Amino acid sequence: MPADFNGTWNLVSSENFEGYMVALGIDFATRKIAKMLKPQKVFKQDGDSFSISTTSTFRSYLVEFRIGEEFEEDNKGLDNRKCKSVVNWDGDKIVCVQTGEKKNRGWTHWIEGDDLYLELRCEDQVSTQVFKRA
Ligand code: VL7
Repeated sequence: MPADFNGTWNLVSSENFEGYMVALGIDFATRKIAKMLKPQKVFKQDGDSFSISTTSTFRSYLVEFRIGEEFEEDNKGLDNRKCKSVVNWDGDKIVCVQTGEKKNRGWTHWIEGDDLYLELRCEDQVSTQVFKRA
């Protein structure tokens, strides 16, 4: 049985989100707002089908995918760059590789104890966020 991410999760801590946003080329004013946010994630997982909705008072973002199936991602409302993305299991982690203009772009989610982790990667920057069940 793979990990079960289903549920609603609230951000409780964030490490180096600023560095990640700089690497993505997000402008100063947007970064100042973005780093104050406490986004909520709603995971819907059915077998290898996922939807992850990230909402906040400022911007929201929805991604839907099946494990192992490449999809076009538009990152609308984030950096607005298009990339080709694919998500795979690595043990109990889900690992997304986002191929496009930015090198080494992607993210990993996993559950540790009662917490949901998200590692965001872009170029040489890594940001780690922790979420707790709502
Ligand atoms: C999504 C933000 C910085 C713009 C606003 C910040 C709004 C709420 O990729 C992500 O999640 C994955 C894994 O769960 C699913 O798509 C992280 C936040 C990345 C990048 C761009 C700053 C403006 C945050 C949407």
